[in-house]
Amino acid sequence: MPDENAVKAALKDQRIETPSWAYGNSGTRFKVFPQPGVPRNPYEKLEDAARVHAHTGVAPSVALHIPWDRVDDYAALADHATELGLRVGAINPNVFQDDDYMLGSVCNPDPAVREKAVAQILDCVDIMDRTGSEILSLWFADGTNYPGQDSLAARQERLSEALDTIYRRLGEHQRMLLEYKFFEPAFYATDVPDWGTSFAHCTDLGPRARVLVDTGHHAPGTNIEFIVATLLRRSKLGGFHFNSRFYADDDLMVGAADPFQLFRIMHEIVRAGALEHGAGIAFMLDQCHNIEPKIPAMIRSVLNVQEATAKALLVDDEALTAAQRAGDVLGANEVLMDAYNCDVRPLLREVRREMGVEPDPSAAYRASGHQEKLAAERQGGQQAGWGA
Ligand code: LRH
Ligand code: MN
Ligand code: MN
Repeated sequence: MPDENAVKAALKDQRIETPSWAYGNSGTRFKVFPQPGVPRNPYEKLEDAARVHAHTGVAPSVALHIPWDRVDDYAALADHATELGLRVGAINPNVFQDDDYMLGSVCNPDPAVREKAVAQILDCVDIMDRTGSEILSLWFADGTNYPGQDSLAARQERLSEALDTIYRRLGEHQRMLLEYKFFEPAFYATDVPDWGTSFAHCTDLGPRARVLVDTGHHAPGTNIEFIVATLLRRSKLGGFHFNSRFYADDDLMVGAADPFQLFRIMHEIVRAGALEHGAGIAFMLDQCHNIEPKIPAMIRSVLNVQEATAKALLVDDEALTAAQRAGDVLGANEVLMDAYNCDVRPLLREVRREMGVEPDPSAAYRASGHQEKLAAERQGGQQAGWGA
């Protein structure tokens, strides 16, 4: 059986990054429902992230989206993070909002638009320098809607050229993650639709380019843990955007739709030793809380990842390996399910007590009165970016 102290130590060491955009108002293309107490600027988004960290103890960094989180002075924003006990995590450039990007950004047939997109991303690397961020997280909305609209191969060439320029600009401690998504906003061919395409580009680029797996970006039924295991084997898994989905890119709270899938993913991570910081995997959330209050939803999400991780850490690896080697189909499955079916909440409460945080973060937040205080103090919260 796994050593309890080692399990606890791993849980205390775990780091989960929250996204700035999940603290702002969000919705669908049909409606954005404004919520009371939502942050009015990036500084306040950091304050909300700090609150999630204060209650959970494992969420000390926050990802930014540029220009959604545009400020005049990024060093000052990073200082604000430090004062809050946080640091700036991944920088996500959005090259999908300008009119110029209708036919794509770095894959656009017009070289001037491509140049603009690359310049915008290079500006984000400057922001990384100023904030101490070590991750450039790239997702491209590029693609085509109709067969024949553009050359699929030429678009890959343009993508490769742009990525090469960006990669060469990265500093020694900076790395690039390339996120894939099978459709939306392009409905015929997306330029980075799957892990294979991302893997091929990252392999061409070099060791500091790795694949980012957003759990909502796959066709229904895709075996995501297989992708994770494959990328880990080749040292090409860069990180996650965790969220959950019932249909497509729903961006619901991670662990809400399919906690078993989350457990299976974390099992591959644990088995590969990739939970350790040295493995360099970024565990990030990418969610939109359209109808639920945002800070409590983020706390819930962090707890869901912790629960899946705790269960994965409780898998009896020796027994599992023995059953697998013996070809004991049912025995191996039983070992895995035994861990999944454990109630890990008492263990996590103990871990939190030992870390000096409240054992029940959700209840502690509810009792703190913080949400009511924010609602009274903040008027006219910012929109996360969607649904404008
Ligand atoms: C695209 C995506 C990507 C963006 C985020 C807001 O669907 O997952 O990571 O940066 O949503
Ligand atoms: Mn994402
Ligand atoms: Mn997404």
